[in-house]
Amino acid sequence: MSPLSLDLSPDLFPALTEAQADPDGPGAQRPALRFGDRSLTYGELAATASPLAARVAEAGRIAVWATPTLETAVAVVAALLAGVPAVPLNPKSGESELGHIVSDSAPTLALAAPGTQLPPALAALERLDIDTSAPTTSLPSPGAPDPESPALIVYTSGTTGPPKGAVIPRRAIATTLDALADAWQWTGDDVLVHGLPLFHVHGLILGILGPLRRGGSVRHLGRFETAGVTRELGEGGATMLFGVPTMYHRIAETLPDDPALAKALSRARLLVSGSAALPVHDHERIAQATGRRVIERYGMTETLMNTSVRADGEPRAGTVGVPLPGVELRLTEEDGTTAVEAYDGETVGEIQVRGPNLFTEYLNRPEATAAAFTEDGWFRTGDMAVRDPDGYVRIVGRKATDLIKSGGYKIGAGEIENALLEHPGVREAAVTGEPDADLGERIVAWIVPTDPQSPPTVDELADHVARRLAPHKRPRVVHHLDALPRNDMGKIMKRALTHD
Ligand code: MCA
Ligand code: AMP
Repeated sequence: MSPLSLDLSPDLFPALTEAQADPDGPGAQRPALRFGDRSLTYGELAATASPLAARVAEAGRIAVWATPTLETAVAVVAALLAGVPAVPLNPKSGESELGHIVSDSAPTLALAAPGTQLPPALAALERLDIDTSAPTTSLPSPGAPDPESPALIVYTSGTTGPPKGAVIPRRAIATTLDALADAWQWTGDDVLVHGLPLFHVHGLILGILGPLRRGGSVRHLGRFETAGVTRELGEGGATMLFGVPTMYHRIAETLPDDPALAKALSRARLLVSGSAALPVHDHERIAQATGRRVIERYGMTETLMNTSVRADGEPRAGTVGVPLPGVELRLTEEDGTTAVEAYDGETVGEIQVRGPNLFTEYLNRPEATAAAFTEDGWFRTGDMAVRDPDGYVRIVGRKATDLIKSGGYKIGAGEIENALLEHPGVREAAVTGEPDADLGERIVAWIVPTDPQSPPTVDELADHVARRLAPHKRPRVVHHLDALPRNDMGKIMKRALTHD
């Protein structure tokens, strides 16, 4: 794909700037954000976020307690206006995960909705309540930050160790959103609906900052429910739906008994799935019931979006489409540098990408950053794919078996193993992912109990992991073994860990 000229303007939200400059103009009256029965127009968002931006402007970094609420959206917009990097925190994070993120990212302020109780890991930080009741006068926001400056630090799991903070510059956010606008013909007239969490790229950057960059609006469901999708895409007149495959699976399961859902989906301009592979079976069931084909796009926390099926392209099941404008994509052989030239739908290679959509670095992890790139500057995604003759990319697997995608969340086996080993009833532990119709993959723990006579139960271990890390990282299945299968080097042979 030839690179498109992309607008690297430091002004991430022109519609907001316009509303701020002309608070009585028509642009200021346009809807921007809606969460349940609470909403803000562009004028109200400017009036709310700019004083908050002025208040946080001197902070080094700010932590945002990223509940799925209006407050989170306002706080992140304020941070971006101020040019202060924001660290969105999963409000369900357990103590050890939160402790790690806070000490690694060292924020100086914690922003949270009024009345929210913050956990002890944030107790040492100065707290600032996010006030969404718009004051009468709006303050000028501090100057226009450098496009290369960090906008967000988003924590993402690796195969081993605690999550790493991916530093995402303003430039990457602007370019990825503009490339998606090109691919999806996404405009200010679009109304997006979703129920994604706001502490990851999908829900926050695509799902909140995306509509705001276009001057359009988003309606967040608070939590994903098919009834909300029916309401917003049906009578509500929303035009786009974003979701992870688990959400589309739940839609596909509901459709046979829910004609109103089918009708609402059939009215949508665009149904988009991402964060994990959408099973062909779910794609086809939705197509059959609604006449609409879900479009898949492929991205990563570190790269933002790389490829997508285009709105004006053929929405084929099982493919993530073509590279987005500005994104260079290559497949490489096992050595990680020799390019796979074939466009034959058969030859598998690792996806590597280059472009203005990429992150800058892993915070405080120069070695991990260096290891993530080839010498000539390509980012190694670890995803394995083939290319069809027309350039469509099909993801066929992952290089690392120790990364699990469950419900669209990336989860490292190593961090769960470490958490399990902290349980007194666990002597040895190994974690694998196995296919799950709803979650894509479910987390399976294989443990050698300290006392074989009274091994810890699945609920006990699930609670233990949920409390330390996060509920979505909890094992759903636990197997007890006398010993873990190991090779001569003492390395656990995960391939031998199967049911039979
Ligand atoms: C159950 N729960 C527990 C426990 N057991 N809580 C604590 N301890 C326990 N032992 C609670 C859960 O917290 C949750 O609470 C409820 O029970 C149900 O949990 P679960 O079955 O795990 O999940 P779910 O609610 O059914 O969630 C499915 C989901 C979710 C909605 C699809 O997985 C989801 O939101 N996924 C989105 C992930 C995502 O955004 N990924 C993007 C990464 P409660 O009901 O109160 O919540 S960015 C990315 O990948 C790249 C860039 C890309 O390409 O997009
Ligand atoms: P994360 O690190 O949470 O941002 O997850 C990124 C990973 O999600 C990628 O490396 C892929 O393995 C996976 N992924 C994202 N979108 C898709 C998709 N449409 N199809 C298959 N895998 C995907």
